[in-house]
Amino acid sequence: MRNHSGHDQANHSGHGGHGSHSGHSGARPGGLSVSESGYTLELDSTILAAGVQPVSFRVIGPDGQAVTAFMPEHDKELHFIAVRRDTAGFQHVHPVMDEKGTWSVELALEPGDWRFFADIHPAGHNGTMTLGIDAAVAGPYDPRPLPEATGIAQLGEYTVALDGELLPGEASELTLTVSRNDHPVTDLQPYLAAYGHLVALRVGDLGYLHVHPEGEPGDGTTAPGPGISFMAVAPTAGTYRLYLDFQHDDVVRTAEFTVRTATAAPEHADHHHGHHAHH
Ligand SMILES: [Cu+2]
Repeated sequence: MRNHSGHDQANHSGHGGHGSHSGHSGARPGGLSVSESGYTLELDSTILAAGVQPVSFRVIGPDGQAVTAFMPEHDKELHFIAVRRDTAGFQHVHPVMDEKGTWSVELALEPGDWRFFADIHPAGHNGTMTLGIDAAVAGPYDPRPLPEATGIAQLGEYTVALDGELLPGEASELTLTVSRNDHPVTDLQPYLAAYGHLVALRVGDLGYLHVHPEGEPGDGTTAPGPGISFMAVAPTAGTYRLYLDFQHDDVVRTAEFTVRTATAAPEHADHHHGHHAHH
């Protein structure tokens, strides 16, 4: 069977300007299919034990064989994202491939239903794709409610503030500003050829958004903090989870946000969606 619509996703290979998406419908999210354009993600086991566990998988190509040649994107041949269906437990890791095309990595897994994503560019294929697959982790599941959309993430001594609005069907700039003990961090370390790596998932189906960093280390204009900017397009109105990986003092940390798309042009009006908890 052929499905030419699978090629729509190649839209971000070789595009320079991401700021002119007006009149263009939002990029289709990735990660909703286990198979696309002839490539299929295959887990050795879709039932896993809780705890720190080895996970192994392959990407099967159009010829039915495991793919062993990938084009690097953001310094890596394969980016692997694991998240529980309630959006908890996010991990962005870089598995290692053996000569037969089997990738292996350790994940810290809590009981529940998980979604795993492989972000890849198979050699010989026109562009990147994100394949997604379900996995079940055995044990009593304690699902967590979606965190509030506060625009601030606190990680020990670090605070990350999110500025900018996420717009449905339109590119917009998001800036994440890192501070430590109330002081702006101006010596972020390059991580994956950027000062930060942002993954955005749509709440409800975990559709995976393509987010592009604005500028890169060493380009002469991009500062190593405190602000890290990205262009993002929300495919539809709705609620999204954003996960920013950044490196400082040789440690990679992840700041998480819940974000609702704006309905109007971005302004400085402070929209307060939802209700505050009592207390
Ligand atoms: Cu990665």
